[in-house]
Amino acid sequence: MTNTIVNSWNEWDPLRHVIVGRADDCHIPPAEPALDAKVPEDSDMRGQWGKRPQDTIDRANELLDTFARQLEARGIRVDRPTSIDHSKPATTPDFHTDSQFGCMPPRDVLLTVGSEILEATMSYRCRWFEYLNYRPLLQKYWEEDPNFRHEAAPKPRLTDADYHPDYLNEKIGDAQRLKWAEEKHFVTTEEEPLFDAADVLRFGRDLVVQHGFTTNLKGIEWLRRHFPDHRVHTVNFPGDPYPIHIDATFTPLRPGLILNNPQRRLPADQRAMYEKNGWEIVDAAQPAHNAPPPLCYSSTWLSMNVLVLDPKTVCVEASEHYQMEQMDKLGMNVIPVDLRDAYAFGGGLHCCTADVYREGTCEDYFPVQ
Ligand code: DAV
Repeated sequence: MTNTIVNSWNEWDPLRHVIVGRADDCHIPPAEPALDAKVPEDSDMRGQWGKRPQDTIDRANELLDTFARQLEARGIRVDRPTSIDHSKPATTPDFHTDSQFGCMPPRDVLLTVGSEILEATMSYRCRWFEYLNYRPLLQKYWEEDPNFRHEAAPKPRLTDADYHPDYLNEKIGDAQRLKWAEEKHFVTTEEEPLFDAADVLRFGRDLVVQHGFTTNLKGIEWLRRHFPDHRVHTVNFPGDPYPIHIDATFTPLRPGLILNNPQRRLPADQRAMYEKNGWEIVDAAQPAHNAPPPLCYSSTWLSMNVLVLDPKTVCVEASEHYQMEQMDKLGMNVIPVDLRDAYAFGGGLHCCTADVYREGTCEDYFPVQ
């Protein structure tokens, strides 16, 4: 007998069941078009690939395990993925890459909307098979919850036609990148639908999706057709030279309140929906660090990559004291979670989790459209 329920409609309702990733067997993947465009030009990761050092894997796992126990102590059920062998190459009739990535950020792969968990297409070749890390859990949920809908988006072909060759240049420079971001010229083309689940934010009836490196317009159109009862909104954040994933940029905390990265503000012409419905968009506090930790893909803005446990409670990374202080001022109870040494494995507290069950139903938070 179990009481598994898959149900989650937004980013803030009381969390009851969640997946927390693992750092097991995580690799720095070899060069490939989508990945090269994202690894910052001055990154220590350029030119190297292979399994991450075991001591860093062990340390990241220690932090993820502690975080899982913190959640369990609050009565939240926590499940963990089963790592596949990421040293194996990923090969399809269309491409080959010499290794895979990992299973630390389930948020990138799994999109929970109501009683459905949808496996994203992904847009990196090294992440094409990443869903396999979560299949044991998804199969179990499917056995246990008769209402659970397990869905997978069409697997993309990821041939060279999916990537703009001008992004393969090693020295593009931030000025050019920002210009391209402003013009919505991203590394991915419109060859076929592509999206990562971490480009999607759930606001009940409304889904807000970032168009950037990892999600193209066809991916957003695919989501629109797949979720016909939702309104799907495309957003851009032109201040980001490496636009992947929305969750270090735009962070809803509760109905009516969103934090926005002050270097990546939502353009004025995309604010109407929030303003008309009385939602406030406030600048997030500055990160506490000047640089990401070693071998990390993400920016220092993982400071705002938080996990909301309910509309009054939020998990914030323990070294991010400016962000914790701001949350406190905004009336949130803050739970500090030590995670920085796991950032390099694929992100922060939002990235390393995926919702299975939050209380609540599908509500319309933006009745004035
Ligand atoms: O700011 O590098 C990280 C998002 C990870 N899910 C950034 C985006």
